[in-house]
Amino acid sequence: MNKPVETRAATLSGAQAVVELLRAHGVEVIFGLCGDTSLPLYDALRGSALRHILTRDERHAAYMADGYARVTGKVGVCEGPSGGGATYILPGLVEANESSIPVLAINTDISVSSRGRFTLTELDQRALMKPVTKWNAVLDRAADIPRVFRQAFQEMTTGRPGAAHIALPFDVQNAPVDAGDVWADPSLGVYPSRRVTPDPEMVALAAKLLRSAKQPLFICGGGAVISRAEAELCELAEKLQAPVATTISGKGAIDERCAHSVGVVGSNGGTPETRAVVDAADVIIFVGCRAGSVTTERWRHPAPEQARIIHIDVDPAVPGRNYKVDVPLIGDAKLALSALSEALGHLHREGDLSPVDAKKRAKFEKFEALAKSTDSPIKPERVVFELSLLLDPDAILVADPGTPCPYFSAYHVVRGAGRRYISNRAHGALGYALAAAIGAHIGRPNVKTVAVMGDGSFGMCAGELETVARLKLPMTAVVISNAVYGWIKAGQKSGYAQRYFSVDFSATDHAAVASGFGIRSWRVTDPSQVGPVLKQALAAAEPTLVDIVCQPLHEAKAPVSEWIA
Ligand SMILES: Cc1ncc(C[n+]2csc(CCOP(=O)(O)OP(=O)(O)O)c2C)c(N)n1
Repeated sequence: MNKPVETRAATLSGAQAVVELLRAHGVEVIFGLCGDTSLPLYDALRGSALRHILTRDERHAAYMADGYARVTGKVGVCEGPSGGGATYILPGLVEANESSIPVLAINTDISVSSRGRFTLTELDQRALMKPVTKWNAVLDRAADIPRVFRQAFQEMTTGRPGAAHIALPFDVQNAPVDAGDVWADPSLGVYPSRRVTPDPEMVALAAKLLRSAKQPLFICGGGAVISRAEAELCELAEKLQAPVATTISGKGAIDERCAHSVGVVGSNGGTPETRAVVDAADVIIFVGCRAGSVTTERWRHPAPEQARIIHIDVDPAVPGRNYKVDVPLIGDAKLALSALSEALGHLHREGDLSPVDAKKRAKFEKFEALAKSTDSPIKPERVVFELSLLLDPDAILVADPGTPCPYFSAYHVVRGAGRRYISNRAHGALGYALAAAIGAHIGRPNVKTVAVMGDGSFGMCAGELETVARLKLPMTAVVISNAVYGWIKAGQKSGYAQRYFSVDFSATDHAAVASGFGIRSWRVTDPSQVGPVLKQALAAAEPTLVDIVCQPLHEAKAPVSEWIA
């Protein structure tokens, strides 16, 4: 429903109108960092009910908005100033957009009247942000603010969700806006906001194909989690007696303790056992999944032509991009699965999930043998095992690339459906987890949030430890410390005959760094201390960091890995 904003004044300043429009779309928090061009906006924020989280750089403000959006189902909002504020906020928009997460970034800008005059920080924000967002705009006059903000929310939350960017010049923030035009439809502040159903004829074709399937398999991506399709997915998997695999972003589409769950497949979290389940399928139903290089191990599993394909996606451009698709179902995952289930009626296919169970057992037997090892340096498997054991089912875990993502994707069993596991799989940029975990904690403050990172990632996010300490966020950071860009060194080992080059760096005492920020911290080198120390850190009602000196990836046994781009 369109919600008018209550205001007595006939006009608002542009900056006040921005704040009121955000509020009217249901925004409660904004992550960002101040600058000269943002002074009017900050003055308006000061008097508003919006909570402002001051960050230590704009990249992390965008990652925080991303983590917040992932766990709340609402649009995440971040802001920064012109020039460097725009170039620094960009990486967060890239990740959110490619991961179909609605993040709105506002960069304030030099005045319209100063354009083209060698003004400090002048930058073509329209051109800069165009390729990395779903939609972007540069405001030229205050009267356009309401329309532009309404359009941003509509673009971010309808169809395939994505990121939006608005450049907000200094003089536009100061110019008047008609208060009567400051209104919003709050249902556009959550996503997916306008669900669409697939063509019933296509649904009937898919149902026919599924009735004849011998070994159907679901592969669910982030779209299944975004759509909150877990109940419909479970019902259909039950009817078909079909296994359900996920991508990394799809972790949370199904409770991983469920008999149907296969776990994560692909080259960054899959294992030979999960690959075997994919290879055995004769009909594959991709759900909200792009069937990209990581999920399919470079389009080899499933092999082309191995299986008939039903592809559910809200974006018509996705099905058919990588595999010959038998039935594309264009629409929202929840509604498409529900329509398919209805078309199958009371079917209860005879199916045997015992081979899937045997594969899962084999995978976890190998894992637990390594996880219980008392070897030093500590094996990454031990960290995954101990941390998973200690976390409550509703805890949120955010994993950076390097060791954390493949290991936690493979072996951390998500108990319960919905978003509890986050990794930045669109671009896999190092240094995402800490900020995304901050955003996730702000969005879901009553559960424990843990960020797991390598020391390469630590070097790219350490400044935000100050934010964690200042806000006294009772969250935990875990550093898998090995003094190397381990994932890349492992690639040099496997693909380049151990011709190691420029991948090692010196060891840092991350616990000492954290305590410099005022964060309670531990450094662990003894395998028997991993569990007890993590337990203390997780139980603390204050920010904590655990630095664990681990076996580097090139010496460890990684899950299925693919180093070739
Ligand atoms: C911003 C960015 N730069 C470079 C890379 C390429 N890269 C992928 S994994 C990796 C090494 C990660 O090192 P670290 O965080 O120490 O974790 P480890 O692999 O040692 O566990 C690098 C450099 C990246 N993913 N992101």
